Amino acid sequence: MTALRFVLLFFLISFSASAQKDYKLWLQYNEVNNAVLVSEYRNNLKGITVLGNSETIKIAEKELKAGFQDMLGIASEIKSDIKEENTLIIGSQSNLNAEIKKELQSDFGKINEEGFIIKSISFKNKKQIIISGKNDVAVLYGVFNFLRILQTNKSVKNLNIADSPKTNIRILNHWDNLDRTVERGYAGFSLWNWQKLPDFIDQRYIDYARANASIGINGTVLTNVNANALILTPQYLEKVEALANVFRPYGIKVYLTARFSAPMEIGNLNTADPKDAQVINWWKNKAAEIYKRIPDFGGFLVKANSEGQPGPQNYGRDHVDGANMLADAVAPFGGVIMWRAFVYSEHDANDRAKQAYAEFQPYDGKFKENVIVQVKNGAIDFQPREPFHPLFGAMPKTPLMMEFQITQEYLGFSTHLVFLPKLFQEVLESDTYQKGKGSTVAKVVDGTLYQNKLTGIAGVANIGNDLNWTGHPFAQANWYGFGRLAWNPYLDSETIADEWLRCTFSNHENVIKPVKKMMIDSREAVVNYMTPLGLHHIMDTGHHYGPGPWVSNLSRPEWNPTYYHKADKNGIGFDRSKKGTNATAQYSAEVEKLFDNVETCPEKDLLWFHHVSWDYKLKNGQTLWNGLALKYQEGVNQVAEMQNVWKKTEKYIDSERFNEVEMLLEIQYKEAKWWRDACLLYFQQFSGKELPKGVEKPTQTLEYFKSLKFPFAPGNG
Ligand code: BDP
Repeated sequence: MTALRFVLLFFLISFSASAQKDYKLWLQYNEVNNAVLVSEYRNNLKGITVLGNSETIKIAEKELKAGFQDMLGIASEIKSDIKEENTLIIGSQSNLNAEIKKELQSDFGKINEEGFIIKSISFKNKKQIIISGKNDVAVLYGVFNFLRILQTNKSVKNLNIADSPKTNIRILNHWDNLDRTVERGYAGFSLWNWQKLPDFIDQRYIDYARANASIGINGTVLTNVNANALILTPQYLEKVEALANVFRPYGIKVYLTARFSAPMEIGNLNTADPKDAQVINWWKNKAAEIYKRIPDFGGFLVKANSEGQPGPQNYGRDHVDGANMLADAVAPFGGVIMWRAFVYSEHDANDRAKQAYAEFQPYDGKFKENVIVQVKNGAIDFQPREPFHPLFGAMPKTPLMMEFQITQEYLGFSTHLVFLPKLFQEVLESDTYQKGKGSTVAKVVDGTLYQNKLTGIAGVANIGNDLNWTGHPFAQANWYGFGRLAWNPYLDSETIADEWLRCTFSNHENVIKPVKKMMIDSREAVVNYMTPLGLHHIMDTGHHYGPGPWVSNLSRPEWNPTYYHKADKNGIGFDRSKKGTNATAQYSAEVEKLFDNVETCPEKDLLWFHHVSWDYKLKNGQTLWNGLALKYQEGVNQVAEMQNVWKKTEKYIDSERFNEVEMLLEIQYKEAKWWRDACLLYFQQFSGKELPKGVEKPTQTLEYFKSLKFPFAPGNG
């Protein structure tokens, strides 16, 4: 072999090995190298006894074998009975023998249909570990959780876990178009290769389902909320069916977006009026046709009368009429309708932040039982920080599901490292006070505040066909963290970061401690360098890439950044207090009082609710202008610190992922400075004040920043 060929071969091998690492997400199954733990694991896991033989159980068995092989170097023998000591038994309740069933009786009482038990038991004087649940998918969840115990190097002695998901629908929303572009997608093209489906099953579909099952995600909406009716034609339904067949053994149901005008576009009707008998019938037949192919089809997600999408209002009907008509169509098959509350109208001159509440709150109690209203976490649109959406807690008779955005439309695309579980947790922990203190958003979402039966959390996916799925290696943590929070909305984001790092990179304390802190701080960093102190929606318009606080020429006022920051000679911020648009009145009395008063309004939300003067005194004694400038600088400094932290991990991380993150952090640093300089130069025109000490001089002029154009920024359709 010539030297050149050798080098080439070496390059190819090492490339594929580390690319594989990226691809393997949080399921690396790295070899455990703590000798004490290895011997504990080996002693307790001398074999696997598998009860049952469904496809799901076979997946669980395969997963365990792979995990044991990779982490412990043991090729596990599969035992068909449980006479031997120190084995791991997996099987659902109905497959357990009577004695074990009895032993676990009280544990089964603690879990719901999807919950699992992981327990050390003594059976006929022999020690065993058992993983069980009420069905095989629950067992699979248990298996993934057990493997996480090994991955995070925790002890397997005296296990006693009974864990259930707190929400029913834990679902990804793919904003994927049929041409494979992804709206607001920054990780390549859509995973769904419609042209090759249904006959070609890409290994990606299986790996996608496996990754989701490992974090408890149980649903996926395959198509964009800005929907195309073609997905509902037989030609495409056949392809959807093929995907549903792949996902089923992993406990994942398929859902589709329903374009409200589909009866006209693909059904030859001349109306889509939800009260029209032919329309009603068309949807009934369509539902029956889908369920014939996919008996466990989840239902429809609908964006209606929002941003130009068709809906019931085109026919003088309202959201209730539209949602209930579709709900009737899927009800006989157990389907649900997820009806989005993301609405705002170009004909409504009112504060955009008030519109969803104003329109939907009066509908409380009017939707059918199988309708759940899907509400974005904040009232505007997935900003780096928004106060919680006032609808949460305000519709006691209507199930509401949370919609988070995992893809980073407004948070630096897939080039910025931002750990989103921190943002999600902040929203979930917010207290709505709708039923007194402690009425958190999490309790609305998991149904415990108003005893809703139907509950759910949706995340707009950040997944594409990039080798590493999400564009940024750390964006994988946002997919992971979303799934964990959908399972348990009370989980702490630090716990999530800890788990993810151990499963994805390393258990070494020199990685865990600093990098965990870096992840946790990353969310505040992005707020600081983009939209500190409650600023929002000042991204360049259309693609939302980079700063554009100066944009003011778009046809709809609420698409313009100037509409949101309202900077002038007197100050900056959107007055949503009683003196302004009175959006604060949409919250419960306690929250309203808090937000309405500039003195008590949390400073992190100050400019969201108030227009304050440039000389306004912040809590730290700084004037608003100086405080704002210092926040922008702090954001930049935080990214520099992230770079320092990352550099120190080099010897613990494979070189490919290390280098990728290093390059991406460099981009983030440059862009953080771009944000700081562009925003401060622009706002300075109004404040007329010098930059305070400690804030670096801008690198370019305002004119330069304004001249930057990005006609091909990704994700913009
Ligand atoms: C906005 C996006 C737009 C989506 C819309 C939605 O800019 O692409 O279609 O939300 O959620 O964030 O419907």
